[in-house]
Amino acid sequence: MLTGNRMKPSRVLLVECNNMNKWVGTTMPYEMHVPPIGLMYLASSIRAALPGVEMRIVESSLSCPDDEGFLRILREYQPDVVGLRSIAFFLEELQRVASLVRAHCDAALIVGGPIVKAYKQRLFEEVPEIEIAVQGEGEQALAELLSGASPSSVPGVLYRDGGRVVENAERLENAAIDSLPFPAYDLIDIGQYQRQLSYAYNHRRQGVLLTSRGCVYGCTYCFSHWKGIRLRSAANIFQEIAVLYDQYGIRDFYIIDDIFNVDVKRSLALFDMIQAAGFKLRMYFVNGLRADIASEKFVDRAIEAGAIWFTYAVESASEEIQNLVRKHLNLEKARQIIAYTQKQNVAVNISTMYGFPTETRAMAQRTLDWLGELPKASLLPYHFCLRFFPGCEINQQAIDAGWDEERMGLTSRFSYNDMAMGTPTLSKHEMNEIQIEYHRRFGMSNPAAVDAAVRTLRSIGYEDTEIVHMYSVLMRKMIHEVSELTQAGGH
Ligand code: B12
Repeated sequence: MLTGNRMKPSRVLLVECNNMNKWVGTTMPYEMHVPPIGLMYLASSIRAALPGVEMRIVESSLSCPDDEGFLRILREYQPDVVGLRSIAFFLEELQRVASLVRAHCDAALIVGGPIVKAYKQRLFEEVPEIEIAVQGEGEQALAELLSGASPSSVPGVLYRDGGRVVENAERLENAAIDSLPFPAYDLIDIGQYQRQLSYAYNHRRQGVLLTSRGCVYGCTYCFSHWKGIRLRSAANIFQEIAVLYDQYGIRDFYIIDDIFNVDVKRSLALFDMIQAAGFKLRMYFVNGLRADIASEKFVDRAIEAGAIWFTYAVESASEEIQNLVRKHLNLEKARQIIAYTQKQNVAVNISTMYGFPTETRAMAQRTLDWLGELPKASLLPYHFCLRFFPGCEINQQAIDAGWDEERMGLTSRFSYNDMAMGTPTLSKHEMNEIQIEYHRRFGMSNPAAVDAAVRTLRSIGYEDTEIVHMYSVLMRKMIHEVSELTQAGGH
């Protein structure tokens, strides 16, 4: 399948296929760009397994949003293999990049990332240029393919065989997760990522940490292409932090685990190590902490070690919805720890959602009112409308609740901030009312909430330019001065 140079490649181009304009929803000079650690993990593993192979990493919407820019990279680099990463939301971007590669060079095309498990065989119809796709963990599969193994012998791979697509058995994930080489920061331009916004909307030299792969919970709205959960040891995470701190001058660490605090002992051990080393760093839990297993001790120790950003994913305050999505969050415990964290003068984000199958206006209202019982509003105004991505269990729950499958499919193409469509139990009008009420009480139409957020951001070291850029993206309009946001500036 991979023939000639393509079988023993000397140059591999890895491309993160995303379109941040589509995501942010408008053409802002600043967008959120996070170092593509999936590809950076692949690169360091390939480097260890096949030292002769040269690699380059680009992010399509950052380095080459226009076709000509990407073609220039192809002409200059002349890769033997092009590896693409994408997610379901960016199918069109994957199609664009794949068709450019196929039309302009002979490199073998391999695709990986969450989009593979989401689309499986359908991906080969949607993106006809693809020869091979890798499902789930990619390090070993890619190393085997680049060493010349036949795709039919590589677990986790889907490949074309004549007119059909063959799906191999799934790969057993690498149990020795601490043995994975750390992501290759030398292959990205750290400065380029600093000029863009981080996952916490500031401009820093970004260190992105994935301290676990997978999750122990089975929430039906979540997409997971990992099987169980594998936790890196505290010592291994600390070692990565130390490399980034000492060799790359990184002081800002963004933790993107599904649930970082799933093992409290491990978290506390890591905090101890950071403090013992005397590192002066900032930690951001940008993706999700599970509130009902977080303790006051966890919060205190995290802050002592440098944490300034906590994100608690609550989703819904309706017990019916918690049961439906099988999150089973203990809302009382969640309330207590969120309130406690909010008193510590750090950024506290509460991610909530509406638009679940069977959710009524009253259930959705319960979430808004529950938020109203907390001492403060969420720093980031994140009240999301549920989207359906292929491969999530909630899709079937919606079909069972009488939703139109085609309409549901459309939502996976919507950005998080696009207008809601309406469901059998919540009209479009009601959904808009929910969004408006959220922003009036807690979000961007509430001057006191914005004022409080700006004060917190300043107190945790955000520069005014960072605050301005953050709100330009959140509000999807250009803000020039912090005074345009605050009450003092005349709301
Ligand atoms: C960080 C993150 C973000 C960041 C950065 C984007 C990014 N780099 O993906 C931000 C905040 C911008 C973001 C936004 C969104 N995200 Co996001 N995000 C994540 C998160 C938490 C971690 C991604 C990551 O770095 N993982 C770590 C690396 C090591 O894993 P990996 O990338 O999957 O790579 C491995 C394999 O996939 C494979 N592989 C990857 N690429 C390739 C390429 C080749 C050639 C091969 C062989 C193998 C291979 O090998 C790698 C190493 O084993 C995941 C959840 C998760 N746990 O993965 C969600 C996740 C990827 N996001 C998701 C979604 C839906 C979104 C949004 C659309 C949400 C929304 N509605 O707005 C937006 C889209 C905007 C965007 N730019 O992506 C979904 C995707 C679902 C799907 N079916 O596609 C996920 C899975 C969350 C979830 N549980 O549902 N996201």
